[in-house]
Amino acid sequence: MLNPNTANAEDLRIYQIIDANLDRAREGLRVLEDWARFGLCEEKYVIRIKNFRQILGKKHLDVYKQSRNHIEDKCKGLTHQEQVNRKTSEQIINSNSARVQEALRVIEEFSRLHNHELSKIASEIRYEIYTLEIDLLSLNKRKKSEAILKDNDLYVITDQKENLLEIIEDILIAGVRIIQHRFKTGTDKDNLEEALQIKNLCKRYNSLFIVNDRIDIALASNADGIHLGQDDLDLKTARKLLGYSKIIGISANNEIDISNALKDGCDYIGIGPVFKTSTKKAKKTISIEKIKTLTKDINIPWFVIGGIKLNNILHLKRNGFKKVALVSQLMNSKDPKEDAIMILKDLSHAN
Ligand code: TZP
Ligand code: MG
Repeated sequence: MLNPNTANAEDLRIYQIIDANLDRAREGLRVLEDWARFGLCEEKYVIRIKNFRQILGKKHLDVYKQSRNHIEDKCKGLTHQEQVNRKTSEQIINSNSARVQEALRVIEEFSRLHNHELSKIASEIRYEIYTLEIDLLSLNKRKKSEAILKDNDLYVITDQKENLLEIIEDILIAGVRIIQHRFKTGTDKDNLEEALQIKNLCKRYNSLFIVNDRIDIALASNADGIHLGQDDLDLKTARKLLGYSKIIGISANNEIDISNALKDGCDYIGIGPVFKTSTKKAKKTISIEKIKTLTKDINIPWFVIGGIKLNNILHLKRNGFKKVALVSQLMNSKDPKEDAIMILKDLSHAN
């Protein structure tokens, strides 16, 4: 049946459909592969997508290619406004995954009778593309969060305050781009309600919203990430529950905890207290020299924390500490916006 010389007109039309859709599927896969390679640097996904492309390439028989000009295609070159509107990498992932899924579905239907093996392969790959699309979108989201972590040196943690939302909006206006919601006393309902309100604010100001301790609250509020201490759920469990779209930060204050956090794929580390602090009275401070030793091989963002105020940030900067996390300096400030502006200014000094 797969002989162009003996094929009848209907076969040729079917081969032409398969030819066009194999091209479509392979082109869409190439777009996804290049984004996985250059946009996301995710080798595992590049290999997976390339493999799909090669399987389909092998099944792109000459008989299909030879049918290409059987009937003139009057729709060649037609575009849709939607194609012109594609701007973001998410839109490109969405539309090209859909392109591959649709093309594979067409191949599956039209090859069923004369090339059962191709039909089966098209169906199997199509199912894999549904998961691949979600994975690529998750990785994309995480990459964006990682970029915010890398580009911003001030990480602000909340305290329980009457006017918390006002304070947060003020510091977001000042330019703070990373907020962690820390809610230690109160009901889960209040915790989530506050989390959702802060998440909305952060979204408006293009800022990261991270939840302290609670994976359930992070999921329910659609946070960008979670921060875990050594007594909270472990990183591997958190990753399993949260998937790959969210960042995970870890408090780690010694060689072993730091090396485990890095090995298990955390996205940033918090180290401290570097100075005495009433926010965490029970915690022993770690000297600046010790922090220098602990952090010398860390190649992800790390933040020092604990007792950090406007009057000691330049001292930390002179010691090579570029990123800081703090609670009380901004939560208890009379003018959080002004203080945040001054801290950001100090942090941006080249020293
Ligand atoms: N982890 C180590 S110190 C600390 C945390 C959460 C509290 C830091 O708070 P402050 O008010 O900035 O000293
Ligand atoms: Mg904790």
